[in-house]
Amino acid sequence: MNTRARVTIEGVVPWPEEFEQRYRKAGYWEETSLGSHVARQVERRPDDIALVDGPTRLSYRQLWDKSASCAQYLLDLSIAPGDRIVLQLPNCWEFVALTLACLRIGVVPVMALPAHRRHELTHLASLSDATAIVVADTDRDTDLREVAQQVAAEVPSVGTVLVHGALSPRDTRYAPELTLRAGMDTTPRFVEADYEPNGSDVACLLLSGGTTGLPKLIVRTHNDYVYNILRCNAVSRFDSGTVYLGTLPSSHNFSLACPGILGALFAGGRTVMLPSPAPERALRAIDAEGVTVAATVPAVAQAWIEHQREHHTYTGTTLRVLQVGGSRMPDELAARVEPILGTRLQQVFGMAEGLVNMTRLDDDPEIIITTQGRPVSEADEIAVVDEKGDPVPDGTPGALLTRGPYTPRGYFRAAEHNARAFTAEGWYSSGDIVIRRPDGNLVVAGRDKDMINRGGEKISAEEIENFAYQIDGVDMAAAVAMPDSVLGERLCLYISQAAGHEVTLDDILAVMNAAGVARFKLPERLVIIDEIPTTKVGKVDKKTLRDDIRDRLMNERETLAP
Ligand code: AMP
Ligand code: DBH
Repeated sequence: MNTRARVTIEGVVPWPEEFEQRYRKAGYWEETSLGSHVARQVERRPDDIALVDGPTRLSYRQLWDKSASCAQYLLDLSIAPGDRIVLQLPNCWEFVALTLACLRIGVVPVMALPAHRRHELTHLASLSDATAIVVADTDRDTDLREVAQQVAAEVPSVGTVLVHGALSPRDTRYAPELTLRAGMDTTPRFVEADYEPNGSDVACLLLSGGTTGLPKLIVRTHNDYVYNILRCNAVSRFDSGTVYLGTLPSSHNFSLACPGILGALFAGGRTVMLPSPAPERALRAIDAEGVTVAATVPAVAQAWIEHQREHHTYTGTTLRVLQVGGSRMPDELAARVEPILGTRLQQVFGMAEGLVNMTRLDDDPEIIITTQGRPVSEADEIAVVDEKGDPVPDGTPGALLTRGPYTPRGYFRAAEHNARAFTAEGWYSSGDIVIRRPDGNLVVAGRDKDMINRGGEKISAEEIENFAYQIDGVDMAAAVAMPDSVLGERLCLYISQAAGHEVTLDDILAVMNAAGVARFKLPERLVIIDEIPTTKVGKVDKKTLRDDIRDRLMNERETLAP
């Protein structure tokens, strides 16, 4: 039982009162905290293994104790309930301990992605007024402590840098740098009930893939996220026998809560954390740890399938389900999962904004292979509409609108964008073009948002174009998706240039690298044309450009063919 008053954060869009009441009455919102669901399992099975990270195996009790230490550490640093901290860690047990710590005392983690750099982290810290930032020491060739210090220099609210790994050798610092490890051994003194969040308190801020510039923040409350996880657990049949392989970034909604790591913890199961989804290691881990469910994006599923076909790396006797989501899985690829990996496929079409669709484990193969499933909750409202907002008949492509008990009504501190992304009746417009079949399953048929989905990593076209416009001589810029057999899409930048200029891809990369942009957003091809085509109303005609790059790639392939 919690004893704490509600913590409110300015900039959160609530559900209308009428809906809140409806969701409570129907029992969708149970007024529990995320931590309490884990606490239940700690009591029930203290000695069962909750988390495996390399040689580290933590029982439920050990993980819970680590997270209590970590929570105390945050409190000792004067990080208080309602405060935001930017959390950027690789897949490791400390990510889970720290996330649970936050959830237990109402500190709000902002779930940054490991690929983010100065540009994104500064934005996230500033938009959320974060009081701290948590990073690993290094990531390949990047010193993230340095990046965190730059964030602290630019964002006055950031008072602490917590480092997972070694502290930086430098001593010019904008914010004190402390080691996360010290937090794992702090003796907890706080009283759980004094801090336990209420159901309607903010649990975490997730990142939207974003269509307009930098990522938007999505507020997830304890009530809505608990429900999200419980529904996903039910549909994916997570239980105490589940061994979940997390290879995607843990901070992503898919691997965190659909059902993901939190789902496994809610169910009393186990999570095996890997730092990367590289096929050799992932497939070996499945056998070695008796993994029953793994989650990936289509590009990774494809790599696993190819690796298994060539090397027969694993027996896969324990693997019951392979969840695939994040970007559209081609039907031909979907059809190869079961024959080659020997496990059932579950397609997941979700969004950090809420709505999660899944194929059911006992669906006919035709549904599993050709659709992206249906909502996980009976309370999810779905509408498929034409340009005027009128519903289209089943079988006809249209824009997806959704509302429901775990789909918030607005982004965090983004009033202007909210007016466009949400209808007056509170429906979220995801920007996906879908076909609803008469059986209720959705097929993702395209998108009407200006985003490039690079193997599940989302890139906002506008953000890339803004960088291009910083270069002298760029007249007009248009970022579009180019088809790719592995990632589905890659980023191609079209520009037209002013007379006398010769812009190169290196110029673009230099500007983006100087700004500290995540690598996955760097354009992989530059096409210079005389004039960027526009539509009748004067907007950039991206369809023509997408067709153009498709033709170019096709012609190049033909020229290269023997
Ligand atoms: P985000 O807002 O970053 O969580 O990204 C969610 C978006 O990812 C969705 O709106 C879709 O555009 C895309 N997406 C997620 N899963 C799938 C899927 N299975 N098939 C196609 N697109 C997907
Ligand atoms: O792409 C996504 O954001 C996504 C994919 C699958 C997601 O948020 C989810 C499942 O929950």
